[in-house]
Amino acid sequence: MASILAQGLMTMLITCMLGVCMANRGFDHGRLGHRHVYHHPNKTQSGPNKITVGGSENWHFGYNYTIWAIKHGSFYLNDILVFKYDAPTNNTHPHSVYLLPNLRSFKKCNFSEATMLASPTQGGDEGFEFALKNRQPYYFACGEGNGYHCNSGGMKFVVWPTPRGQNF
Ligand SMILES: *[C@@H]1O[C@H](CO)[C@@H](O)[C@H](O)[C@H]1NC(C)=O
Ligand SMILES: *[C@@H]1O[C@H](CO)[C@@H](O)[C@H](O)[C@H]1NC(C)=O
Ligand SMILES: *[C@@H]1O[C@H](CO)[C@@H](O)[C@H](O)[C@H]1NC(C)=O
Ligand SMILES: *[C@@H]1O[C@H](CO)[C@@H](O)[C@H](O)[C@H]1NC(C)=O
Ligand SMILES: [Cu+2]
Repeated sequence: MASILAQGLMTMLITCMLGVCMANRGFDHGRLGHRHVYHHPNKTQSGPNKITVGGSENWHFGYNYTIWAIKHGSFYLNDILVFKYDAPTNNTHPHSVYLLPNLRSFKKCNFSEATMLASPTQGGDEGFEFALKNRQPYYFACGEGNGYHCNSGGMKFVVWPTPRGQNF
């Protein structure tokens, strides 16, 4: 119990350092016994959720995905994020999905050690799927425009999945 609480506090501390008190309201408030208030009504507790990043907005420039992640609430281990975006045409800008290695690179949108998860053509149709397999913070960002989409387009967010079952 004590260690779980400590971990919750750590999560809050580290994520709040970003000015991004994100994604774990279910966890934090669950400890206080208000869990039912914070759970997304359609989220199942029994199996992994498939979550479209941005909901009906999909993955595009000019939408704040940090706010989306906060609103979405808790993410669980083995949840699957789905990134949907159109392949670039002459009239639309490309997007992509990168994983940044740490908080520092995330804050600065520094892609020098980033890993490309999905290219500009991989977001079509059913979208690009990424499973949150590990208990770690995942720093996602669009890598297009030399950091512009990440810095100014709102196309970055952090999720830190918790084990299913710890929230209640
Ligand atoms: C949640 O489920 C209800 C009924 O099962 C459905 O009408 C509603 O659209 C769903 N909401 C979301 C956000 O998926
Ligand atoms: C995009 O532009 C190129 C050359 O300017 C042209 O050949 C191509 O047909 C255009 N594609 C679309 C989808 O408009
Ligand atoms: C980006 O990160 C690399 C190391 O990962 C560092 O060498 C470089 O100076 C950073 N660039 C900026 C603009 O901070
Ligand atoms: C997105 O929202 C967060 C939290 O309010 C804010 O700190 C950040 O500056 C916003 N990003 C953009 C690109 O407006
Ligand atoms: Cu983009």
